[in-house]
Amino acid sequence: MGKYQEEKMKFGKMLSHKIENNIINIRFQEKAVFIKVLNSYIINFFVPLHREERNSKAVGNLKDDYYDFKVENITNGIQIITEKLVCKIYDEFKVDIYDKRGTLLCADYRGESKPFKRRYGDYMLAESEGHSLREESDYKVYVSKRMEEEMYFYGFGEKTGHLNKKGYHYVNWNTDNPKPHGETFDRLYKSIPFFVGLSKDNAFGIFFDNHFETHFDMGKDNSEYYYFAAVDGNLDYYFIYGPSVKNVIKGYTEITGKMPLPQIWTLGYQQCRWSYDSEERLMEIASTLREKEIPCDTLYLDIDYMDGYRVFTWDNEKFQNPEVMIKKLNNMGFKVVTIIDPGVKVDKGYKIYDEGLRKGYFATDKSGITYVNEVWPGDAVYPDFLNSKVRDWWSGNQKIMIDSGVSGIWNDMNEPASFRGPLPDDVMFNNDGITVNHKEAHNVYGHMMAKATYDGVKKATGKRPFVVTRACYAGTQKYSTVWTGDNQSTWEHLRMSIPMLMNLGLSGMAFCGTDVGGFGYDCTGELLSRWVQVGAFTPLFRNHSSMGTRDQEPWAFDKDTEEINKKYIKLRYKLIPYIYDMMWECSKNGAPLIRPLLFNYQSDKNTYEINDEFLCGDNILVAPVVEQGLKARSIYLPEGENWIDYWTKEEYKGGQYIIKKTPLDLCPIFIKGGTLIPVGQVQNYIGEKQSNSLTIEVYLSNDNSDTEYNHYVDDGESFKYELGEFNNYKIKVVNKEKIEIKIDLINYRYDDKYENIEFIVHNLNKKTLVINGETVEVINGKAFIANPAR
Ligand code: MIG
Repeated sequence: MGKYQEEKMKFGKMLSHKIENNIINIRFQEKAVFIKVLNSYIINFFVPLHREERNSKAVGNLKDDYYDFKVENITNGIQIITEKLVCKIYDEFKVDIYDKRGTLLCADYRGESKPFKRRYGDYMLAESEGHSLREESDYKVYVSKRMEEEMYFYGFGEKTGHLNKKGYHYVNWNTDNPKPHGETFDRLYKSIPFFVGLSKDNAFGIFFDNHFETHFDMGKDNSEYYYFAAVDGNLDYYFIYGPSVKNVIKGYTEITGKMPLPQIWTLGYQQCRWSYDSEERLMEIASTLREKEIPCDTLYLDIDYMDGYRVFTWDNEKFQNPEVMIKKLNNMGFKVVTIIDPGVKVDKGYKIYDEGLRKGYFATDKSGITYVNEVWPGDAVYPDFLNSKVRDWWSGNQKIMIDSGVSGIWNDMNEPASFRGPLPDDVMFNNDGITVNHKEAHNVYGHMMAKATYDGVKKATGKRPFVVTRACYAGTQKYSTVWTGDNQSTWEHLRMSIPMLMNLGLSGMAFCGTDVGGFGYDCTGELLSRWVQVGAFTPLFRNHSSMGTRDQEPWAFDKDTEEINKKYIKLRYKLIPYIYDMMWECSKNGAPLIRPLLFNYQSDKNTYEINDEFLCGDNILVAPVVEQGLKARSIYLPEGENWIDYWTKEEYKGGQYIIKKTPLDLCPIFIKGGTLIPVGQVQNYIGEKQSNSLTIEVYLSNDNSDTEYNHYVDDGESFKYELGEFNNYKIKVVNKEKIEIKIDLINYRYDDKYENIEFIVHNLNKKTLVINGETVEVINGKAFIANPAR
């Protein structure tokens, strides 16, 4: 630690402690510390360095009634004992956390800070940057932990680079940087100050709830320690015990909120462009998709639909009657989503500006005068989303868009971005009576805008809101999906998107995606073909590209590219029932749809650094090609399972590397042996074909193990599921001499019940098939059961 922080972070000797409910209040010579035991595996450490109240933007209604812990005195300190953890606290507020078997999980670092050597000449070159731009003395909050043996780090939201973040330094300061995002970028649009540490099969998480500029150094400064730090604010962090990564994510999403169940159409394919800037062009896209039978649920309108970039308006020359146009599109099975930016055009006579100005709804400079910068509409002002009145106003305005027929809202530029230099530190916001400056407001600006949008869309539609945002903070998953901003049509960015999305998923942002095909720069047919093979498995599946780049719709290149796009978009539609099941699971336990292999196979260390394979839910492994021209690739199949090639149905033992040929139309996909995948019909849009039957593909295990699967059905749009109006089919497969399938409708509160279920059984090996107690005939691997559940 440098001199300066030593002062700031000085605690001194422990003097006393007292316990009030679930809070242990420790008095040190220099400071008071509050330790809250949230449950047997989550402990919060709070030191009010900046102000007394927490003012958390991430943490919602936490359950606060855990008292099942003990506090004991030990030499030079105390220890807190829960069912799962032993947390020892010493003088100088040093904290060491052990599991119940006495394994040390996470210990404060006691040594000196000792950055690896750098040697400079007389001047600095741009090329020699590669360290954080902050001097250590800029930190007012700083906690360093000892690097344990064999450590791996994950999470951190949307960061460039690889899956494992050990050895890197990242910054949270929401940033719109138009240069091609590369490994040297230490910050992007989102701030999620959370990570997972994994060492020797024990995982824990640390969530540092501080939305000033925060820094995470995971052993770049020196390999003996890692640290998290902030330029200001309180020390407020949560330790979340695993030992499984799964449990850490469950705990993290208990603190910051779960991704809510989305409307089912949002899981379809989405077509976007900057911009479909007239009714003709948009209708042309819509009819081409339908003519070519390329399934698609959603079309986007980028900034050019607005009248001079005035938010909540339409350009009535390009779109003469939006309501009529959107009705037409709705009848064709499309939903329309419109973009919106926070910047409000400075323009007397424009209702939104006048109203906001009159009511004092915009951020000001330090003397209270409305602050002006420049964005798309020219001079623009910034709604103060930290003020709940402003959020109510913004929420109410959503109705303008909803009334014209749009089904979802896309929030852009909410870092907030600005064309005339960054917002100065002293731009002021009114956090419901607490004045905060830009340094404190910046990283939660997009988060609060997303919240306002979510609330407004919910109120105006009564349905589950579909919101997309570019900037976010921890917990934004409660309000919005995210995309990873302006990537480029390069192989490097396709490669990077996989670890980036996996880490976003491990950071609570389970509903995420990248611009399929890449935003900036020109895409090629081959690149789009490979990108769609990844996109088909990511929750947000949207093709988008920038103004001026060449066309990037599935048919824009050649027949082969079009066919490959169609093949994978159709596969996506087939998998919708499975994907929806996984989203439902996620809404309860935080387990992301796209996740690294280690999430399910933590005991297999070979999975810890796989960047170019991922799991789509529990049962599907995807090993996409992310290199141009690659004719074959090696694939690691995790231990403890058998894996069945989705295309050929060949079976492989787990725990080995295999090589698969990868012609352009082939993305290697493996299904875990002993699993079920419910599949739907291929249709032009979700809900086009109404049907009372379901198909379930059964992939038998060859080790005779039993399988269980929960299949979820509801109306796909309303909040009635919260009242229990859904069906939950519990399907059990017992694989012995006979294959016995048993279907139980364990929750039947939704009217529509399947009349038939068709089973397609792979690897049956001539065994007898019994469903619900009746032996059934299997023809070409297929068997039917009528009235499957009562
Ligand atoms: O300054 O609205 O990331 O998806 O197409 C560019 C135009 C503004 C940035 C977004 C991009 C969007 C574009 N926007």
